[in-house]
Amino acid sequence: MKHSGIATEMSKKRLSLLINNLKVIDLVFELVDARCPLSTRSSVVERLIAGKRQLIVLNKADLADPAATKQWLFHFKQEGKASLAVDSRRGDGFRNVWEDLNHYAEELSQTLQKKGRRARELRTAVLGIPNVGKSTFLNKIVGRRSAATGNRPGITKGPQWIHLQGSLLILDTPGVLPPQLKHEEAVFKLAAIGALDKRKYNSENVGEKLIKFLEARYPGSFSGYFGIPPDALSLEILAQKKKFLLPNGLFDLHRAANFLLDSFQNGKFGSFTLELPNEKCSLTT
Ligand SMILES: Nc1nc2c(ncn2[C@@H]2O[C@H](COP(=O)(O)OP(=O)(O)O)[C@@H](O)[C@H]2O)c(=O)[nH]1
Ligand SMILES: [Mg+2]
Repeated sequence: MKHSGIATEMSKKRLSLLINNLKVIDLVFELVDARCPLSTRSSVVERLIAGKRQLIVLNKADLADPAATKQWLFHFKQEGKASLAVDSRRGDGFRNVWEDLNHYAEELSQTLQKKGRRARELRTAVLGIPNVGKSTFLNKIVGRRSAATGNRPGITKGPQWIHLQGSLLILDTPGVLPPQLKHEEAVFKLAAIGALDKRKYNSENVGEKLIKFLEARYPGSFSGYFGIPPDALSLEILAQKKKFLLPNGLFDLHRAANFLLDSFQNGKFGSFTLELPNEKCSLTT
């Protein structure tokens, strides 16, 4: 699989623009995919949001294994990081998001009051690698509760702010972070959940690996859904089953792989998580 550095994934200019925008932010929503909450974190994120309040949002929780999501929430809690799980498409979990937001806004107002400073809105922003659902999350949170957008005095440069209910502002454009592509395992997971450009991986390799992974972790998941004997798992059998044939009569493995990945990404045969907190796949190893 092809590995590329941060510089090629994200121009220095875009990164410095993001750093500049983040200067005035109090709270960052760091969006990750609940199916692989570590691999969908960006290796630059801790550096970017150092010193700010951070809320890790495990998005697409509807596609993840609920027991694994619980483990992740517990894991982040133990690390002293606030986290919650949501389904941004349906809006599940957003009551907790609002509760947390109002809590932080109240906290900010008390801090400012103690310092004898004037009250102001809590400034928030959404960050994450491509395709974790930043825009969907932002749209859900803005929803009908938003007011007119506009520049604020003192922070007039860059993107626009959206005024949410209560004492809250959110940046209208999510910050896009570079995905971590240094490790083959992370590339596999990102490809499997559909967070990578198709040109960056071989879908047959990813498909074969995903079949093995799912049957080992969730026995019967793949084989049961497609009616394939568990001892004969392969893309070829899937192609045979689905009658995916090439003009020359051979099985179309590429089509089978894309069909499998598409089905997996849309939760067609269940909700599965690709990594657990105790598996020790950190950002740096
Ligand atoms: N099932 C599910 N799909 C989601 C969720 N959030 C976003 N999506 C889908 O994921 C894809 C990428 O979402 P988008 O908001 O464009 O991601 P962005 O690139 O991070 O802005 C879209 O097809 C969304 O409909 C979610 O919570 N659950
Ligand atoms: Mg987007």
